[in-house]
Amino acid sequence: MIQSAVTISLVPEARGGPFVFRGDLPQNCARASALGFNAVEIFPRSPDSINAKELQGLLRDHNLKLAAMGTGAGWVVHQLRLTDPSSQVRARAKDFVASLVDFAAAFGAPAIVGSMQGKWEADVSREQAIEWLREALDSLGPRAHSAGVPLFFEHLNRYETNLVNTVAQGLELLAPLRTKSVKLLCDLFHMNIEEQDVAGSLREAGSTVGHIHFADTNRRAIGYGHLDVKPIATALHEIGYSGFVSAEIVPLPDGDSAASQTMRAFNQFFRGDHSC
Ligand code: LER
Ligand code: MN
Repeated sequence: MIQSAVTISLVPEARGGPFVFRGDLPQNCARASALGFNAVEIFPRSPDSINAKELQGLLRDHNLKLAAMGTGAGWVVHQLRLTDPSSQVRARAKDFVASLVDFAAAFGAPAIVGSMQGKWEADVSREQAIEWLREALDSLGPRAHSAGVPLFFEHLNRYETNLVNTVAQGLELLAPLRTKSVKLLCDLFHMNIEEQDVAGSLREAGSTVGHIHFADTNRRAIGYGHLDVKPIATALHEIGYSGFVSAEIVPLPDGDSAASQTMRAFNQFFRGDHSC
């Protein structure tokens, strides 16, 4: 069954980012639970910046799951990328993602490689960057697999990377990998910019879809933009998707309103509540 999740960012440097809740993990877990979410998706500054025992207690007390853990702070805070021209920076980037793979896996959750994919620029060709990215995924995927979870790779829109923008490019990236543990994270906001047919692309990805960022066209809560959600929800049901739809959206007009609107949309499209 498809379940709901909401984002909490613990990265002060990502203040302007698309996160419903920011800081104060205890308060925001309580909010997520009170609004009826099944899970939280957390963006930590680093694995050591978050107390695993405290998180375990909060998830238990609020009956929440950890849906996934973002690794974007590796780029935003530490300027690390898996396709950086420097082999030392690439190695540190891989270590950073690996440490979050391990941390999240202890909660049964996958880590996300999104902005850590970097971009190709200057003397680095696209082919070279893709090769480095595949090498990294082929080492991180088995690490996640041995801890019992997949690893999520997120294709981003053209204003964030020039490396992997579409589902088709994501599938092409993953096809030659030795690991089969890397799944696509399909963010409806990025897809709205890049795909010709969002529902069709989800069908094309099929069982490779591992996670959904549930966002409207303007990156606000679903229903606050002009996305045609019905065919997307139908496609997710048709491909047998049973992961999370997670609100990675701007907190407008405020976090609580954006989260409440997300729950209304979630209940409408995934729980058959037609009263909204
Ligand atoms: C991360 O999930 C994402 O979608 C990026 O756009 C954040 O910069
Ligand atoms: Mn996203």
